[in-house]
Amino acid sequence: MSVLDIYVLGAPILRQETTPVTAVTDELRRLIDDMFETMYAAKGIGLAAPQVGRPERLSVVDVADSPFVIINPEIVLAEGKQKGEEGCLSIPEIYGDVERAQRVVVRALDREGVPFETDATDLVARCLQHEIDHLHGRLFIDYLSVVKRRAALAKWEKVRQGDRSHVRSVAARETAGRRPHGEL
Ligand code: K1U
Ligand code: ZN
Repeated sequence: MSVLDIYVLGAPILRQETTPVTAVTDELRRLIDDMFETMYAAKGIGLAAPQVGRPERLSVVDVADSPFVIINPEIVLAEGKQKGEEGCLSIPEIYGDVERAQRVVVRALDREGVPFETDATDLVARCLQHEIDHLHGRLFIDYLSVVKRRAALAKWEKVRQGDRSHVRSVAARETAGRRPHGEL
């Protein structure tokens, strides 16, 4: 498995609509495994394909040692409201409060291409909404007020220190205990 580069704010792929997956192949499963590896190395709880430069409609999630992939996900129910802080592996060091649905039911395909539904609340629901947004070219900063978004973008420019590159490298780290499927 490999740790992939993560595309950062300014990379056009982060603003593009993804392409639905038509077949779950071994090549796609290798991408999924690499995405988990990358998410763990970056200490994230989710990661969407566009964040690693790929146009496929899929994301990986692992909020509390329950890893799963969502392929072609759709939110079929959203209810209630929660407000909480979000970050994004594509906009490191920038955080903001975002209002999201408190509960979502998401329908998707799993890594074998089998349809399933997941019913999530709290942080898992927040993460699912954040990851599904990525698949439609939306970022959490889009939900901030004009003033807060401006402040976030100013901080981002400071963090970047003039770096114009569209990717960042994440060092591989010891991921034992946080690998999907109990792999060594
Ligand atoms: O998609 C991403 O950029 C990953 C992102 C997902 C996310 C974080 C917080 C709220 C909703 C969705 C991250 O994992 S950023 C890392 C982070 O902020 C975090 C890590 C562990 C627990 C909580 C937040
Ligand atoms: Zn993100």
